[in-house]
Parts: sequence; C-alpha cells; structure tokens
Amino acid sequence: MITLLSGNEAFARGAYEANVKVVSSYPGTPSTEITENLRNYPLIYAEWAVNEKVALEVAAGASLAGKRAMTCMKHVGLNVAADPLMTLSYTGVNGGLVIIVCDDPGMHSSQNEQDSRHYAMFSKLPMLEPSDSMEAKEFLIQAFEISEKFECPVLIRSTTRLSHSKSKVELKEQKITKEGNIEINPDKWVMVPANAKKKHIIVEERLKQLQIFFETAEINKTELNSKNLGFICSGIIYQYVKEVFPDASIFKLAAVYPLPIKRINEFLTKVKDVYIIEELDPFLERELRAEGLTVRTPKRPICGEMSPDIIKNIFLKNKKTTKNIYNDLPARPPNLCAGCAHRGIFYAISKLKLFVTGDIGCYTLGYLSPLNAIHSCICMGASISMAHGIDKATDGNYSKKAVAVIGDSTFLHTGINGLINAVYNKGCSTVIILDNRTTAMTGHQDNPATGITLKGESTYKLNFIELAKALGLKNITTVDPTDVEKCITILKEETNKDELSLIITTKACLYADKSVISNPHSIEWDKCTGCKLCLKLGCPAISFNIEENKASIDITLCTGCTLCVKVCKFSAISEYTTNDD
Ligand SMILES: Cc1ncc(C[n+]2csc(CCOP(=O)(O)OP(=O)(O)O)c2C)c(N)n1
Repeated sequence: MITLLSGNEAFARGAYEANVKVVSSYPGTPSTEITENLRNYPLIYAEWAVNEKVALEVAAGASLAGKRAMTCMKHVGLNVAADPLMTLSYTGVNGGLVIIVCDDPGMHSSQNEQDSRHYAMFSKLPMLEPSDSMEAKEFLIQAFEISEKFECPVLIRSTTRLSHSKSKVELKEQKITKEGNIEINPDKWVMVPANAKKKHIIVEERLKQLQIFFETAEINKTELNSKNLGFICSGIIYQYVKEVFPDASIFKLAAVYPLPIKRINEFLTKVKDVYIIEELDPFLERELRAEGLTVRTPKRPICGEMSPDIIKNIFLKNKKTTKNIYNDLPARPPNLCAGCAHRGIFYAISKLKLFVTGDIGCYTLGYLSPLNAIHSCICMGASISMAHGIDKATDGNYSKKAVAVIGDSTFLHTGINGLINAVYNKGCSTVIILDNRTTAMTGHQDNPATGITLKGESTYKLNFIELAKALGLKNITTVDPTDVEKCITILKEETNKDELSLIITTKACLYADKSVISNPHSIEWDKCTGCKLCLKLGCPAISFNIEENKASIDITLCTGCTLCVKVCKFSAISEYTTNDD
C-alpha cells in the first residue's frame, strides 16, 4: 500500500517494519512526532524518558538485552546524550541500536542551529541522511542492518523540512528478525581503561570497514545526467537541487559519514563542474578537501535554512529568480496563549522587578515585552544552576535576589540536578517550578509529574513537594499563578529569606486540562479609563482602540482566566453577556 506520511510518521513506521522492540525518547521539535506516532504500534514498547541521556541509555540497555532499540531527539538533545553516545561507540551493540537526531536549520523552534553531522565524526559512528519520507522509513530499516553488521550504534539525521513534510511511502510487511538474548560479556560492556584501550583500536578499524562498505552500498547513488554540471548533496538538499537543476548530475549521499571517497572521486572524473551544496556547516566540503578532492563550493550562507530559492540565487544570479513569498508575510511574534497559567506569576515578577534566570519551555516567552520577566535562557536545566552561580558570585547580596523559573518537564529533565547542587552547596536563591502539568512547548507530552505514560496508561505521579522535601529544601510554597496578589506576597517573602526557597505554581495549562477554561470576559467602556494597565499582561486577547482610548477583549480568544479582572483598578472587566434574549 502507498500512502502519504510525514518524515516523522515514516520513521515510526520504519521502526515497526524493522521489528524494533524498545523506543525511549525525550520530546523536542522537530523530532517529537516520531515517538508520539509509536502510540499506534502496540508491538513496540515506547516511552518518554526524562531526558535524552536517559533515553539513549534505556535504548542501550535494550540493545544489550539483544533487542532492536531506538531513541529520537532534537539536535540539542544529542548534546545531553553525548556522554553515553561517545562510549557506546566503544562498547558497540548487541541488538541493533539507532539514534534519530533531528536538526532545526533556521531555528524554527530551537535555541541554536548546530549541525549534528559533526557528532558522527566525533563519535566515529556512521550517519545516514534520508531525503524524503520513503527513505526515512527504508534508511531506518537499513540502519538497523548496518548496526548489527558492524556492531555499532547508527545515527540518522533528519531536519525540520524532512521531519515535517509529507511524501509518499510504500508500506511493507514487518521484517522477521532474529532476536538475540542478553549479552553477558563484561569485557565488551565494561569500559574500564584496560578494555577501552583495546576498543579504541577496534573503533578505528571499524570506521575503515564502514568506509569500504559505503563505497559499494547501494544507498549512496550516482545520478548521471549532464556531463558539465553536477552536485554532491544529501538529505533535503537533494530535493532542492533536483527542483532547481533537474538535468544536472548528482552524487546523492545517503551516508554522510563515513564518505565513499573513491566513488565521489569517480563522479568527479565524469562531470566537469561539480559543486557541493549543503545546509549549515561546510561538513562535506571539509571532509572531501581533507581527502584531497577538488570540489567547487558556491558562496552560500552558513547560517539559516537552505531553500530552492537560495540555490537559484547562488547559481542563477543574473537570471530571473522567484520571489521569496515569506518576506511579504506579516510578522507573527510568539506570545504566551490567552489564559496561559504562566502569565500571572510573570506579571508579579515584573512588578517586583526581580532578576530572573530562565529556562526552556513556553514560559521562556515571559522574556518578551511587556512582561520582560526573564534575563537569561541558555539550555534546559540551566536556570537553577545559573541563579545559584549568581548567588555565590554576589555573596547572596545582589540587590535583586536571583530567581530561577523552570517548567515541570524541564525541572525533571536536568533542573533537578541544579536544585540538588544548590541545596548541597548552601545556596539561597529562589526557585519557581512552573507546574502546568504538561510539557506544553513541544505539544503537551506527558512527563513523570502528569501520572500518565506515552501509551496513555496511568502510572505513579511524581509529587514535587515530597521530592523537594527529600532533597532537603525547607522553604516550599505553592501558589495559584493567576492569583497575582498572592504571587507578589509570596515572592517578596521568599526572596527576602537567607535560605534556598522553592515556589511551585499549581495551575494546569488550559490545553492540557480544558476544565481550566471558563466564560470569556469583556470590558465596559463606560468604566474603562484607558489606563492600559491590562495591556501590561501581554494577553493576545486584549487590544487597545486608539481612537476611543479604550481597551477591549476579543471574546473568541478570551479563556476567562480573570487575570485582567484582577489587575484592572476600575472594575471595568466582567464576564461577557450578550444582550440577545
Ligand atoms: C536538550 C533539549 N531537549 C529538548 C528540547 C525541546 N524542549 C524545549 S522546552 C521543552 C519542555 C517544556 O516543558 P516544560 O518545562 O514543562 O514547560 P512548558 O512548555 O510546559 O511551559 C522541551 C522538551 C530542548 N530545547 N532541549
């Protein structure tokens, strides 16, 4: 059967067809839907891990047990999982082990734009890069075969365009694979120096063997057309090149590491002008130059996403190029949703002008005007450790005591380590866990504090208060983040203490728990003085009519959170009623 699937749906289907037993992942755009789609495959055990390092280690355990295992993550997730990755390259695998890493060129939804191909070279592991959904599925199946043949983990790189766009896929039967048993071989799996020294030599030899394998592997393809113009490319860039230069010759790399140098050299002898086109870093360019190959590299942007238009502009400079339609679209800056549980506490923070180390999640948007309530955001988990660093650097005397804000999922990802550290080292910052009972930013995935697994089963629901007590915190308070007055009182109290404090907000994200939504409100213009205090909330449902000098609420957006009711000094906001009988 042939059907349309996104790259991520195709990866999930590939896991099924490849007879994968265990998948453990942590959400992150653009990779999330691979694991989410595994809900539809009852034969695969799939879970949300608390972070990517744990996810890879779970997959490694399943591989050690002789079963096929997979983990999926966004590019920055691989930084978190880099520690086990580097040494799993030494141990090797038992059952096939595949790591899908999804890069985000253009940073549609990411804090940086790193190019994960470097991790293949860094860890000396093979990396495949599909160009469409069919290849996503097929390369995944082949990746398991390569993993078992060479006894090593295999990386698959996707990018946002591949993961999120649909193309046709032929669905096939599930493969019957021989399942192994748990491998009792400590010399292989215990990486003490004596074993690791021997393994490093094996890793280097394996890399040579992988290169020989990819020289003849059918997945790397030579498409000979024009004798004058040719390209070397991989992944989604292949589609762009085909679109702009349908008659050109192409050396299409399926394996971006290690490279089939002899075959590329052969291609260079057959086509006069051969250009490398790639997205982000000049990875292929450097590798091929280091091998002494003479390749052309057009002047291209290293930052941002590639597109057919950019390729056209590079090569067809003087000819008519298509207009970039995206430039004409109105800007739509991100904002916390109307009724977002985070808004109230950020309003309180901004009123108190506190200095806030932020973290990654929907709440990062508290940084935006008019709330202006976050002063740093580096990576998941950094808020608590950075607040502790500020605290220590200023001997706890910083006039605006450092406050860390962190979401529930992010706290459990890597924030918890920072909190343990702050307790242990006698920190005295104030930490706020914004518990909206979901991993909202990436599309409402469950986590250990929601009490539900990826497969929708109920499980133990982690209790932040009990956890904090066990970690040694003495000052633990909870607050409804939409109760602005209470937030202000608690923040004043806790930031004045000479000890570490934890505040936990208790309102669910309205998209995770619809019962939070209530009737919309409206503004009585007779009472509205045009003071604009309600606009300081930055709620997208509230706008200002300049001619009338009055604020108004879009009732189609309002979720009845009543934050604006609480900040309005003139009692001008109340529940919306129609005059219709
Ligand atoms: C290492 C890493 N993994 C994954 C992500 C993707 N990501 C960004 S924020 C976030 C979690 C947000 O959930 P939470 O902390 O509960 O905050 P919320 O969005 O619900 O407010 C995730 C998974 C990332 N940026 N970095």
